[in-house]
Amino acid sequence: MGNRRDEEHTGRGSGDRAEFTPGELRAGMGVPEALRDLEWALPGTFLGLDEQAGAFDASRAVLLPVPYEATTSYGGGTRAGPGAILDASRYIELYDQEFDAETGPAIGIHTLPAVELTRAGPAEAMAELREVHDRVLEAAGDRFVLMLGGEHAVSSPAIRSHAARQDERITVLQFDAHADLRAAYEGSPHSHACAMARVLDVADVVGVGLRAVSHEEVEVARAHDGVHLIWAEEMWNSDAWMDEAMERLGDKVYITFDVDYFDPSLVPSTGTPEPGGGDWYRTLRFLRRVFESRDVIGCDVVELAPTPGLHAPDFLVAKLIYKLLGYRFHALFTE
Ligand SMILES: [Mn+2]
Repeated sequence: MGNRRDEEHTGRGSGDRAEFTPGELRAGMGVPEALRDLEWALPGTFLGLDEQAGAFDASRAVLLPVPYEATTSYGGGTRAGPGAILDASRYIELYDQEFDAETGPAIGIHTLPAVELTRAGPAEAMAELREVHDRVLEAAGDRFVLMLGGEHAVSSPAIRSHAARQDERITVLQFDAHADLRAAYEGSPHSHACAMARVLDVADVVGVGLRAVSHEEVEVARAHDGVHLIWAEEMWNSDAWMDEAMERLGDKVYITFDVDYFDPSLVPSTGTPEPGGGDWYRTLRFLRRVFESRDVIGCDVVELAPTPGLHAPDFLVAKLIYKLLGYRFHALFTE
């Protein structure tokens, strides 16, 4: 089991620094010296990486948890998403047979504390997130930043933050049951249902897995050359949709992954589960193609609303993030 104290697992208290016992590494510097040799649980970081394996300086990837939830329209609970993902991630087997390597510790993944956005209102919270994201990208340098939501509204400040740093127009690759192209929803232009409408001026959008959109959104998509929607139904009969999506992607790609993209038999734990969604291996196959042929500059995974007692969806989303990071750094394992 991945979450057991394991002397052989790099980064989970392997104790390869002679001056610390595994218990000391896990417990970290906040624990009084007299208590450090107790057998503490793994840290609440992605994969339970200890302070050494998850150190910012040594990491190629940075996770930014943003447990923001203000405008959910149906089932709520995305606020608990990042915590559930981090919790589940501690049970992931570090070894990934696709790459014949323990990808996570080799990449180095630093987990930032969760960002607590203002509750003054959606506009204020989104403005604050834009500033936070700009500063995180600045501090991250060459590191790959992956944001954990939270509701889908958090994606647009992150996308705008990336777009502002690129010379060329970026493409947002959106995995989602919904188009999120409404100009406003329930009176707010900052609703989760408007996440993509908020970025059309700075990015093209390729939406994959769509199956619940409004007439207005179809009109928006038709009116914009830079918006291309692939219906979930098209994805079942052949893989032609993958070529179609690849053709539409520019060189710089930002991936926003709303977990309601998946079929609710896999991920029922989300605000608006829609039947007929994506499956696991087909999705991974497509993601690998994207990461191998495009420069993926950033990513977010949003809309997990954990169901108490049902941990399979939480684990799936944690594993998805593990695979995303493995694909992003595939060159470390394939060259
Ligand atoms: Mn959605």
